[in-house]
Amino acid sequence: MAVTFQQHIVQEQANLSGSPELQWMLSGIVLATKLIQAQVRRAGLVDILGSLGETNVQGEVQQKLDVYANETLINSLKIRQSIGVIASEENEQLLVVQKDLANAQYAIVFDPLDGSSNIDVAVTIGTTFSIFRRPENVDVNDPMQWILQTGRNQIAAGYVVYGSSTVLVYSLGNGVHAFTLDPSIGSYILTHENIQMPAQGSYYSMNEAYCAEFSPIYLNYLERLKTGKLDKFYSSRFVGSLVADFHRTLLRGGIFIYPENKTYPEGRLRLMYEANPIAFIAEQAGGKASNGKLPILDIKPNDLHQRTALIVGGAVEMAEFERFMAEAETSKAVSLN
Ligand code: FDP
Repeated sequence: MAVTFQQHIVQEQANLSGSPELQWMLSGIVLATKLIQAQVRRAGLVDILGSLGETNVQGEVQQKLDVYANETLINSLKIRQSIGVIASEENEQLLVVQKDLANAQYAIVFDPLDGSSNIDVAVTIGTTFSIFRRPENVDVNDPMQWILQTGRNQIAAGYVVYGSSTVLVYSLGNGVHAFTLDPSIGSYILTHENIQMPAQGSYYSMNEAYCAEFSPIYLNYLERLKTGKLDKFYSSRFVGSLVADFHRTLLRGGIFIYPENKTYPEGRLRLMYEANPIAFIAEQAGGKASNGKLPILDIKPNDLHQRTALIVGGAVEMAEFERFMAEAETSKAVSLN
């Protein structure tokens, strides 16, 4: 008998003694992503493609579908009274959605449509989300403090990938589960339970066009992957949608690498709504995620839209990466002495 997302979350909550509010919040995400995917599927048919001509906080031109996805998520989440604060890639400021913040307990952060440069060429895109509980020792009326927590404090995180099928991947900190949308009944059905990343894969995923701008450490590491030093000759895959590139890495194994470069000295991807949920899923599935110096989930954020380098992958690839970084640190220290 097929297990739906709603059935699964009820069970998960009972196992974890979680609050019913969590189920209610996640059902808001589920509803919104069903609406978003319906628009994504019709993107070439309806007059929804093209730019609104507005730029978002990152200076990128907003696509109409980005706006639709953002509004749909906000509208379906703001009526959940346990959610006090919402933050989105598309909004410079966070949104306080309850009049009486003391009665709300959760903050939700999302990127409504990641990989937006792929929308009008029919390539996979996605939605990422992460949920935090309001910390105990903060001023309730200072909503930024609800959000600026390390990724370790996420109580739920995940993403939806709009690809050849629509797949929802989530974790409450008790393993990673994936659900595929069955369009004939409109329900997400459990298709991958307790996902474990392969310890080693055979793909790396990186925009190599920026190679000249990366630190030589990354180039040396890539060289090892390409030349069989990890007992396999790696091949490359890069779509340019983080959700798509990571989803493949999660299921097939390997490593996704997006380091700092000259244009983005801190890295290109956003910590709060891209790297954090991806890192949470990766760790829950037996993988690792780092910014090259420390685990993504241990980075203390100081800005809602801050960027980070992101290196995420399976146990073997990440162990080799960490060894490389440690060696580089040691030789830097030796040359300074
Ligand atoms: P996009 O700007 O199209 O939403 O979020 C940033 C992101 O997509 C990631 O999904 C993707 O991995 C990256 O940008 C691709 O950037 P480059 O084209 O610079 O490699």
